[in-house]
Amino acid sequence: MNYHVITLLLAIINLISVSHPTLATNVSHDGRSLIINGERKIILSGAIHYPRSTPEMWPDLIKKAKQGGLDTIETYVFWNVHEPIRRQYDFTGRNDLIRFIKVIQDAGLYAILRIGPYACAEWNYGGFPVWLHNLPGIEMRTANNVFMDEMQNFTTFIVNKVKEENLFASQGGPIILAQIENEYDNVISSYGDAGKLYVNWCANMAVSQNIGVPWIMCLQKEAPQPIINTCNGWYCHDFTPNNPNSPKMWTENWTGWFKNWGGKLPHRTAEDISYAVARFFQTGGTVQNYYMFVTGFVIRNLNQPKWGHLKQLHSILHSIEKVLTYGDVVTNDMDNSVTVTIYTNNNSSSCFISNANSTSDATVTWGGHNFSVPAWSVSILPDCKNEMYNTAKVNAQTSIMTRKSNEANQESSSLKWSWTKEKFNKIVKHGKGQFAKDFLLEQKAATNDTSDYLWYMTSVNLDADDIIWSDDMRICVNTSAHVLHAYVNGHEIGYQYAKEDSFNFTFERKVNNLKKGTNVIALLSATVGLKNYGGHYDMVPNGITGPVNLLGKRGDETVIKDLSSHVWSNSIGLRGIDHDMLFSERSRYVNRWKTSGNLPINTQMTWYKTTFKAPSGNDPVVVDLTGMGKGMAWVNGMSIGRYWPSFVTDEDGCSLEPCDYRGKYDNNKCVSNCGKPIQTEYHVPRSFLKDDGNTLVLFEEFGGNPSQVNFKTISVGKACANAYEGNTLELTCDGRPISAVKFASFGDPLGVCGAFKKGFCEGANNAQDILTKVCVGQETCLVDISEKTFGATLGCEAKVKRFAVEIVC
Ligand SMILES: *[C@@H]1O[C@H](CO)[C@@H](O)[C@H](O)[C@H]1NC(C)=O
Ligand SMILES: *[C@@H]1O[C@H](CO)[C@@H](O)[C@H](O)[C@H]1NC(C)=O
Ligand SMILES: *[C@@H]1O[C@H](CO)[C@@H](O)[C@H](O)[C@H]1NC(C)=O
Ligand SMILES: *[C@@H]1O[C@H](CO)[C@@H](O)[C@H](O)[C@H]1NC(C)=O
Ligand SMILES: *[C@@H]1O[C@H](CO)[C@@H](O)[C@H](O)[C@H]1NC(C)=O
Ligand SMILES: *[C@@H]1O[C@H](CO)[C@@H](O)[C@H](O)[C@H]1NC(C)=O
Ligand SMILES: *[C@@H]1O[C@H](CO)[C@@H](O)[C@H](O)[C@H]1NC(C)=O
Ligand SMILES: *[C@@H]1O[C@H](CO)[C@@H](O)[C@H](O)[C@H]1NC(C)=O
Ligand SMILES: *[C@@H]1O[C@H](CO)[C@@H](O)[C@H](O)[C@H]1NC(C)=O
Ligand SMILES: CC(=O)N[C@H]1CO[C@H](CO)[C@@H](O)[C@@H]1O
Repeated sequence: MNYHVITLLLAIINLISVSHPTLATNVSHDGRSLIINGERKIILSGAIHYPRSTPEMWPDLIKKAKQGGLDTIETYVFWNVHEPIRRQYDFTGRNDLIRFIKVIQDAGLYAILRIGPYACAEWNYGGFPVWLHNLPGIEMRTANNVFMDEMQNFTTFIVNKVKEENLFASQGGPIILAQIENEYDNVISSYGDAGKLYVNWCANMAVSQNIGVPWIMCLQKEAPQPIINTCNGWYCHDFTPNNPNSPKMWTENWTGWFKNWGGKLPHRTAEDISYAVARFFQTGGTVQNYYMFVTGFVIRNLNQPKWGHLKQLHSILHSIEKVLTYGDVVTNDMDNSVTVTIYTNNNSSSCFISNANSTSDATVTWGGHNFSVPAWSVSILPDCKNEMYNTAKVNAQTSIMTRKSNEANQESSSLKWSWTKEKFNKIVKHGKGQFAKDFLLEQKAATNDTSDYLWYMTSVNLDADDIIWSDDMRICVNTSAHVLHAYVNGHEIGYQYAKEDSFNFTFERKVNNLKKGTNVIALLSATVGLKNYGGHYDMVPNGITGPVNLLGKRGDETVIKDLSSHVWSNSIGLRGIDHDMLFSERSRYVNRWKTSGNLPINTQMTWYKTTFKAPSGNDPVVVDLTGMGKGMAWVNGMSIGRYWPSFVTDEDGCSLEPCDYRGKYDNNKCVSNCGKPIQTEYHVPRSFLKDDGNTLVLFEEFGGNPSQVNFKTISVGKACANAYEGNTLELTCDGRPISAVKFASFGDPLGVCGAFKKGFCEGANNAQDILTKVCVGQETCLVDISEKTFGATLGCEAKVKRFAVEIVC
């Protein structure tokens, strides 16, 4: 064989290995666990929703999940981003599902694909496209042929697309599980018998897709075999699947809670979430998924101490995977809600000791040793002798973020703004729109959700002797949108918005410019997203539901003129957003912006524009929109979201006490941020930015002042830890070198982060010198917290020594 033949052969072999990726992975299961290529596995997964970040961010987010000890990434599939118009598909940019799965594969992780296609997902309309709602004869999420045809069409489309790329495990890809429907049990009673038929149909339709990996349904008590029903919730240790052949899986372990406009800031502690996970594995769980691991349009810094505390838990759970998935289980219930669980396999044992009492710490004697198990915590003893982890003892750093103002723009102390007004004079004066009806149109039906905004306009003729003519005239509008603006004869009467958590409200204002003859009433309805959850949630009306009344007085009597069945003319969207595209650099109306005169502030329906240099470095960039009212923001023509800093939460309901992790968590526990807006900082992904000449455009609906708006970078400024002897502490500045060690003490240090003090005893070696030597200049350093590292301690009262440290990044 000559040389050329060999090269040719090699080339062919390469070709073969490229076009036929890795061997198939066999994913099966029994009642205990998933079985991957014949081996039982525990699965530690985290949710990352691809359209919530940019493709440029995905590799780093997934890498951090992997470094945190996860082996799987879970995502929903979002129907309304992929099929925004019926049979017109979009898989570009942030919607590139295939690229996302390949990034997961490249990182060496498994994937869970929750196709739904109902997603909920704290996502607009739960993931359904609004055109679906507008199909004649449709009823969503039930045994309705129009809906089932569309659901099957989309599910098949996604499955085929994924199959074409060989991404199911059965084809050598990373996807080990797929989900059909989502949390349907919570709503099944709203659909009666048709709901049960629908669940069976979903199961058959899914199985017929032949994907070669198991299908799951979450929150589905009666999931038809072979579909595995799984648990979602704050805790899942009491969950049992509906079939002995289904392993115990937790598809949504709520790591926290979402924010809502006007709401308080929720917080779930590291101690409580790790307690919930440890309890789940203690009680036989084998697959669990953090929902969410990466939230919203995120900033990339690690959330510490949650990340570090869970990383240690993941590492311990992986180390005892065999005994957890093959071992025999013995459970001992002791006094006061203490449970000892022993897993034994091949003569080796691992133990969990849980204390579910929320107030009382326990000392548990087990195997001749005493273990102190704090209230509401779980200890893990991989050898049943030594405690290697306790969920309430956090041995991870707490990172404290710093915000740096944008140095690139320092030559000008603040941003220079140009502005223009939204044009709607013609609409509010003449009341003429694109189409007219003799009733109030439902907003989704009118817009297909192509815009947040819908105008409703009508005219009303008033004579001098009209029955309602009076000095005290009012307009009253019942609406199911989030905001209503009212204009009478071209003048603004006022605006009003729904309270937190409410869709319906009644707008009522005095009107003093009605005149004899024809009057034009123009109402602008705005939503900030469509409902995503509940039985028949998709049918909840949006927009002006009516009545629309003019109220007057005759004597003491109130007289009402109902305008609801007048001819109403509608116009979709706001001109600046939906037609002129003032946010875009390619807008044909760039010459409309003004720079001379005073910057208008606190005026409604105003556009602002500025240019800025990108902050140098790689730290995440945010724009702080403090001072603005409500509106939308774009950077270089790309939306960075809706904003609403003028919507502040109640002053009441936040506790001044530090958050107590003990006891059952729910989203009303440990809330903060009273009297403040829920969000003022908006992430601007680096991939949106050029070095110079970037544009920020704001559309301000309510009135605000952009003079405080500024760009900042966020990074870890310092980090503190207060860890126990016997642990290895990992210190990190999140990709940047540690620059100094401000405090370090081994023994019984006092105080809190920022104000640590030495206690009464100390290790013989100088802890600060040791740390400085080991950590400064490093991106990550590991510290073994022991007398071996820090020297023998003298006169320490505490049996277990602690180590407190503050590093500067
Ligand atoms: C996959 O693994 C399961 C359990 O180990 C086994 O029963 C099944 O035959 C395997 N399937 C294939 C296609 O190899
Ligand atoms: C979806 O429906 C269209 C017709 O509207 C059809 O052409 C297409 O083949 C269907 N796709 C699948 C995957 O069933
Ligand atoms: C928790 O402990 C306290 C004090 O020992 C006891 O009164 C209470 O009944 C315990 N609660 C549970 C649920 O075990
Ligand atoms: C149990 O031990 C035997 C002998 O060492 C070994 O072959 C087998 O793989 C072990 N089984 C498990 C589940 O660890
Ligand atoms: C476990 O221990 C027993 C008793 O010492 C012994 O008979 C047995 O062979 C051991 N099994 C394994 C798998 O090591
Ligand atoms: C465990 O605690 C009990 C009660 O406090 C004590 O009597 C016993 O000596 C302790 N055992 C060990 C091994 O420390
Ligand atoms: C909404 O979608 C339906 C169905 O695809 C279509 O017939 C209608 O023209 C759309 N309306 C608007 C305003 O986009
Ligand atoms: C309209 O709002 C008023 C005031 O809140 C309320 O009393 C009335 O029931 C509402 N009407 C409808 C049809 O919802
Ligand atoms: C809002 O009002 C509509 C009818 O006008 C009703 O169907 C819907 O249930 C109401 N929604 C809420 C959240 O009260
Ligand atoms: C399965 C489960 O735990 N579901 C819970 C999820 O959380 C909500 C809100 O706290 C509870 O109402 C559910 O019972």
